[in-house]
Amino acid sequence: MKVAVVGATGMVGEVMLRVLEERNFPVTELLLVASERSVGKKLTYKNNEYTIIGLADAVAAKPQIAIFSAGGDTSIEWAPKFAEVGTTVVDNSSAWRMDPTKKLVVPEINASELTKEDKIIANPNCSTIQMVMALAPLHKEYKMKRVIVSTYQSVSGTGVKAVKQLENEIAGIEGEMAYPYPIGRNALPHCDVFMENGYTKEEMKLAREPQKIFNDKTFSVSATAVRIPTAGGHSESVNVEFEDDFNLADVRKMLHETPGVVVQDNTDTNTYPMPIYAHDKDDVFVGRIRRDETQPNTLNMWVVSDNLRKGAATNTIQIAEYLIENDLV
Ligand code: A2P
Ligand code: 11C
Repeated sequence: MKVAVVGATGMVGEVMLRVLEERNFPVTELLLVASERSVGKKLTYKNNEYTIIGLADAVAAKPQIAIFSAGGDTSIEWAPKFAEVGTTVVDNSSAWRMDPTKKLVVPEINASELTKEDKIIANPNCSTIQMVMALAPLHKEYKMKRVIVSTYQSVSGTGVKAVKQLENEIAGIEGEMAYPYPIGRNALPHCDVFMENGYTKEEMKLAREPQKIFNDKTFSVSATAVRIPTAGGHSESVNVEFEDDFNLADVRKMLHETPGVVVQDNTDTNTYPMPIYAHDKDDVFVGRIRRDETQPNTLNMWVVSDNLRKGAATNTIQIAEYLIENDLV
């Protein structure tokens, strides 16, 4: 496969390169693409040096697959140009997710919707992916009615500037601020921008994207997204009400048997998911599985995953792998 990585110098792009390498993705030719600022710089992949090229040159090279993580504006402008020359784009930005003509894919859940005609495919938001991974087997069995989620999100979700802000604060250095307030020793109920309805854009992604991924509007999601001073991954407190009653042992067994989900749940040994353990792993970790005793058919759980891996790079690359394995590119 001739593969382009658009945004190769970015935080997610860097992880994409590592994941492609680890999974031995079938690359025959690799095009590393970034902004004009980076053109000519070198990056290493599998011990070989590659020179960064610009977007126009990458389109002219007609790759079979382009994986994008270069921001929404770049995707809006350039993904269609790649699609026009026959490239299949898998895009990690929010640009195409809610476009009714584009698929929004978590491979374990809805990759079977993909066809050869899908030339621009959207990767969901990181906090959505880990939540739906944990909900998918349970929704199938018990049918969700309503989800209430509160997130505890890593600074890496905001980008390099935010990671630097936290590092500077820890080191006691004054520097550029990614957030309107200090993030160290703090919690900001503010991920992404505020919208007219008083929610943040991140909260609205959590509310809308799951309905599209499950192709089901019969359930609803209410979200509060909070930024905390962690670097390893996002955590979520998920409260879910089902149509049908469940048995906790069955819930644990079902989650345990779900590919990509790992149950870490033993209160006797203080075993529960944490970002420091999820960091650099591809799985979604679930623990603190317990019944909500205040209303029927309702479950509480704690879901943690590396937002740059399953939440971004890994999911994107799994979509590309599915396309190749099923002869869709
Ligand atoms: P560059 O490093 O040249 O700015 P992050 O999400 O970590 O900020 O990274 C964004 C990625 O998207 C980087 O690789 C960045 O390249 C790339 N990028 C940003 N704007 C553009 C653009 N207009 N054209 C191509 N790549 C872009
Ligand atoms: C965050 N979820 O942690 C965001 C980062 O829509 O792809 C990814 C934003 C997106 O702030």
